[in-house]
Amino acid sequence: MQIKACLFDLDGVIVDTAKYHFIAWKEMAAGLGFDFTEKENELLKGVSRMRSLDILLEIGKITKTGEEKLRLAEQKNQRYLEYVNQMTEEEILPGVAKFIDDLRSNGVLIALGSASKNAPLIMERIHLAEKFDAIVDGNSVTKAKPDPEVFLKCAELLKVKPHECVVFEDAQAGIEAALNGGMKVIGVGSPENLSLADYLIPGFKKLDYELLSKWYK
Ligand code: B16
Ligand code: MG
Repeated sequence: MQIKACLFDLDGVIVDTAKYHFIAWKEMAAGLGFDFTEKENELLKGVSRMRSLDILLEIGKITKTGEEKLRLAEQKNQRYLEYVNQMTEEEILPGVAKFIDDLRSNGVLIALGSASKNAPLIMERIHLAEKFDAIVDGNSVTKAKPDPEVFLKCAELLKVKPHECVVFEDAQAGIEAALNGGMKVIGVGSPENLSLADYLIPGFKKLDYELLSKWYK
């Protein structure tokens, strides 16, 4: 198989914004009178903002109206943005920029497939946007991962077929989205919840185009 494109998730793959999401959600939970743990935060990875809020409220056994939920989601996002606005390219996870450069010099197209509505801002803050041939994020999809919409849109924009794409994901919902779209998928991070991926990597330090091509020859 010829790898024509690599599609990257953002949070947990290119940068670790989960820690900022966690602080913002934890503060909100505290304000609502309950504790929110780091373990529970795992449930929110790769999940949309509104769905994340629903999960948080379920944990706290709290019911809110639709209007209140919109206000809470906005409040959380403002807090999260205080951290995002301070991000620099130093927050790009180890090996990622080098790997992307290596892919590009071998003619592989690069796209971002993220659930985050803040993805364009983050990509700008870390100066990585110019290396991407397409960006699809939470502003342009209607169905959340594990629906394959976000990755299929990437393939469409890049004019490549799904089976010519390799997706890099750190969350189970994202791995399922890639598989549902008929794509190859590599899990990034620790093995829990990533068992469906074709291969697992702890990070990008030891990966290059040559090794990737061997895996998918
Ligand atoms: P926002 P990804 C996801 O990013 C995060 O993993 C998830 O925790 C977050 O709720 C979601 O983006 C929405 O983020 O509030 O910025 O729209 O992993 O799909 O890049
Ligand atoms: Mg992710």
